[in-house]
Amino acid sequence: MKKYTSVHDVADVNELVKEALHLKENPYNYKKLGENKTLGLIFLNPSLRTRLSTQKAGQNLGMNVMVMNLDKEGWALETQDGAIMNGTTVEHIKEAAAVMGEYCNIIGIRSFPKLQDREEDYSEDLLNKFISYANVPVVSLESATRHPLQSLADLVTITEQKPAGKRTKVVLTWAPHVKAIPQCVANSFAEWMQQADVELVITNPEGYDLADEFTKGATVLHNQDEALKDADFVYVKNWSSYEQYGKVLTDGEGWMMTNEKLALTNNAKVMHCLPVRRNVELSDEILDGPNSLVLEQAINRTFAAQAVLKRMLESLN
Ligand code: SN0
Repeated sequence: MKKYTSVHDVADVNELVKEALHLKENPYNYKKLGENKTLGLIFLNPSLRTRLSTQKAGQNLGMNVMVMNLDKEGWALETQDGAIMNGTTVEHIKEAAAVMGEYCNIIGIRSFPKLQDREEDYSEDLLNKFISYANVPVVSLESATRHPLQSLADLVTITEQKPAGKRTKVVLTWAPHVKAIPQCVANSFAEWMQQADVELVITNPEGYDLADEFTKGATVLHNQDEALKDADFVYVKNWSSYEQYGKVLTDGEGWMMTNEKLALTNNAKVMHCLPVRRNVELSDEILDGPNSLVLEQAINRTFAAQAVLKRMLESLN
């Protein structure tokens, strides 16, 4: 595997899920694979789970891991071709990515959308430039439009937990938030669920429909109660508007997931990628109750990352 930026970089999604589950049982079986290989993890935005789970995944495979918070510890990065760099940016992505590619055998990079210009964010300019200049396999640690390591961990979690002998219904529901949040996690989850053997229903207020490229094939409902009916899994997530790009259109009163709403489902398991705003997106009673899978998802982040890194290491050797 030469890059991991979306589900489209995965030849066989089921095989990758199986690989992650195999690694969960046998985390240290491939220590030799990463011997004398370096993983560089570059962050332009905050991270807890992605940073620690991917670091752990690399170490489980015997890799040396370097982490850099480039936004705080690096030079201000220029991405525009032909820029006259007489302003605040100090180093061009051409040199920065090429240098990091010399130091590392595999690089992970996190770069959130700016939520100002839809076309710019959805062109994935920074990630694509990074891939073309780094000259080594690159794994997205969340980019402007997707969070594929999270989605793989989510699919692993659903695979482990899904009820036998019935069609699994998965509902992705929008939830309230206090600020404008990327569409990445929701886009990516929708895209991955389309590749899985589940029925996907997405529910959000008017004005919050995600881009068609991620949701086509799924049912989109603006009535949350109707969507939640008989759900086996409810994935809770806020996102800002795609249509009125980056805007918060409503305070979302009545959209927070509570036990009362859970009663509409088939005793659904409740998922969230974290970090979660308690009692805004999801109530304490759910997060502290028996239906929450948030910890299981976080645990599976390590093995999702490990499965991807293993594929990349195999393509190096
Ligand atoms: C990010 C997002 O894309 O939703 C990262 C999730 C893995 N989440 C946030 O930015 C939350 C920030 C907040 O203030 O709650």
